[in-house]
Amino acid sequence: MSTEVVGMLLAGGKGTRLGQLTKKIAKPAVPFGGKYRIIDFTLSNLSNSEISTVGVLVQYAPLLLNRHIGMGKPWGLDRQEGGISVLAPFANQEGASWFEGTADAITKNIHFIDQYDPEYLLILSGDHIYQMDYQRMLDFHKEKNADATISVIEVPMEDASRFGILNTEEDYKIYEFDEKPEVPKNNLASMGIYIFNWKLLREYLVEDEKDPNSEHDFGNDIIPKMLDNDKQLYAYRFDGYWKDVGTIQSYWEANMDLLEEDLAELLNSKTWPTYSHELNLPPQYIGEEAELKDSLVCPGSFIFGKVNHSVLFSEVSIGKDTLIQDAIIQPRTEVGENCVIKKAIIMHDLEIPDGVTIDGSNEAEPIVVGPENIDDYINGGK
Ligand code: ADQ
Ligand code: ADP
Repeated sequence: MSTEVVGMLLAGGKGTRLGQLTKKIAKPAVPFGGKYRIIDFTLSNLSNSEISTVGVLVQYAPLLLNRHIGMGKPWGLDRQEGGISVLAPFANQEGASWFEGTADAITKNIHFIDQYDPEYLLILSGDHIYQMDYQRMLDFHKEKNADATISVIEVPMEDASRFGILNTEEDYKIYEFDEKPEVPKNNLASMGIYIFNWKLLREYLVEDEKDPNSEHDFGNDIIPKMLDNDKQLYAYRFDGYWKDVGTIQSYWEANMDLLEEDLAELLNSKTWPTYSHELNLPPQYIGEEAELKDSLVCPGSFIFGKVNHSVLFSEVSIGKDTLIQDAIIQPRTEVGENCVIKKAIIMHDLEIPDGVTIDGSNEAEPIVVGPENIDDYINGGK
């Protein structure tokens, strides 16, 4: 069996920076944009790009993520041949081992990839919001006769040290790469999306595994090693919307971005649909005194209060005389009457009693309220 491209989706990082949001749920499975989970965007990109042999690497809190992915039906990835495989860390005769760096996670699954004998390996992350045609990136990779292609985007200079930062010649050949530099030289960032010629990558992975000084990571080890050896690495410029939702601030911003008119395409595109599980829920009910504007509201909700510039997930209820502004309310949460919720992320399955105020409008970052700290806000707390 031979497949031109195999996609490997890294969905196993702990996501420590998302705090409570990822305490019990792996980052890729965190609810996003009203009716999705974060990973839906990448799975939809794979499906829309007609890449149908995909491995999803999980490890941290995988239960819900496994259930969400299932056989890959919502994304049309439930195939006889190829299709989607969830790959969890496993034990062999040398003992059990968790995936270490991102490259190690791929190395541990070489046998999975080898089954398909691919020409190219496409490596993706489970925590990005974007729409991208990977076939176009592959065309570029072939055109340049590259050994590896890294998808890149310009990020605000103040964010640059969160990313792999690179420099290219005029023809986009990469001559310099710094993983998360303290003092970035520019703002051209790696999106953590790579295409490698599989035979070459396979050799590097096997060698790197033996290197005791390696973290077995693409950004820290594999890419610098390839550059040192004068391999042909090219940067593929992406100019659409892309956000890494690894922090509370970026998760909140990316949800708020969906309320911008020019980003409506991200959810409404007919040619590039975003798929997820369809829940069989009744229509949302908007009460007589409700005021609703500039917001996403989902099925199964009951709205009696005022909702402005917010993202409400399914089966949320908002009591009368309550104000919700610049907020995200995750599924099945009930907000009582006379509450004020501003610039906050309210987690799923919570009950906020009447009269509670949660106001992050003067904070640097939105307030996250979940099972760990809800009591601070009840009974006249904060
Ligand atoms: P980061 O996003 O910080 O930087 P990393 O934390 O290594 O990279 O994670 C990449 C993805 O892999 C995440 O989705 C994470 O959950 C997942 N992951 C991490 N370790 C894993 C493991 N062992 N098994 C399975 N999945 C794992 C990377 C690049 C930067 C680039 C940014 C862009 O290293 O150069 O700029 O992505 O977001
Ligand atoms: P992060 O994404 O925050 O860097 P890690 O990927 O290092 O986190 O770890 C993810 C989770 O897996 C953590 O809960 C960690 O304790 C656990 N873990 C890591 N290595 C092992 C191991 N060898 N055995 C058991 N659990 C592990």
